[in-house]
Amino acid sequence: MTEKQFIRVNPQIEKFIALIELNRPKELNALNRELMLEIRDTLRELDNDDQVRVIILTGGQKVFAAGADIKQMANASAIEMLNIDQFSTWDQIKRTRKPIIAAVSGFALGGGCELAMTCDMIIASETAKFGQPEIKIGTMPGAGGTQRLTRAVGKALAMELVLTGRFLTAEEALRAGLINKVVPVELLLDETLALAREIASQSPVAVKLAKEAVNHAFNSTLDEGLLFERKNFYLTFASEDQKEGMSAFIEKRKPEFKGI
Ligand code: DAK
Repeated sequence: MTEKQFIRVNPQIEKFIALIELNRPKELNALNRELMLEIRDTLRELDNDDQVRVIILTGGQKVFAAGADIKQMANASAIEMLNIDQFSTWDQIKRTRKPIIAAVSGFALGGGCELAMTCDMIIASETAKFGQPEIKIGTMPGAGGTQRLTRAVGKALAMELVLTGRFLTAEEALRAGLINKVVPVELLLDETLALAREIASQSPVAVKLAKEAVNHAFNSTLDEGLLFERKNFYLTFASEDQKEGMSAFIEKRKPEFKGI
């Protein structure tokens, strides 16, 4: 595990699986700018590392993240916020081509909820609480909360959560379609690893192209999305992995994917 100032990184917690753990426990993993820069740089490195196929992002068993660092933002002017250009940091998460799974326990609030939602899947422990409480401190979500939450859970619930700041329990989040699974807190990492392992055993080429296509659904009409999907589908036939996958099926053996 490499220690940065605010996160810990294990590029091989298991073969092909990397782990990033937020590490500001006293501040409930509040996301200050330096921490977000560390996440950005780490994601860039892991995305370019051939030995990594899936990335897990967690805050550990107590708390995921209680939001952006309120103490750091409290006195900022609008123009300072604009000039800091925090969006470019957050955009790197979205730009990461390998799948990222958020493993969430405890609070995932404000920027913490947005960080989890920017990941591709969310596994939550029974103690997880999701919310966008910015309204209670006189502001509103600024890193995708009004958009990603609405797409995930629908307008009525998103509007309620954003306008009241109410938290969702893990079970409610599961029912609303925000997360993939709820697990006991002590099994959070194991269950997340199980999902990561499953994805890491697939063709990395196909995984990358499929992730891109699913994400395209949010930004396109159905016809555009179907066309995009079809092109990525054809592209998988340029990979050795597709030949290996189909040969292995016919020969009744397990495929050995290489990512080429
Ligand atoms: N920032 C800074 N410190 C925080 C914090 C936060 N978000 N949340 C907690 N802490 C600190 C507390 O100040 C306290 O520090 P000390 O007093 O011990 O020094 C310590 O963590 C423990 O917190 P509590 O004593 O409050 O613990 P409790 O268990 O009583 O309460 C709580 C837990 C999570 C309910 C409570 O701490 C809370 O309400 N926290 C604030 C939640 C919140 O409002 N979050 C949204 C923040 S706004 C953007 C990107 C991101 C964002 C916006 C734009 N761009 C790219 C432009 C995001 C904005 C936000 O997230």
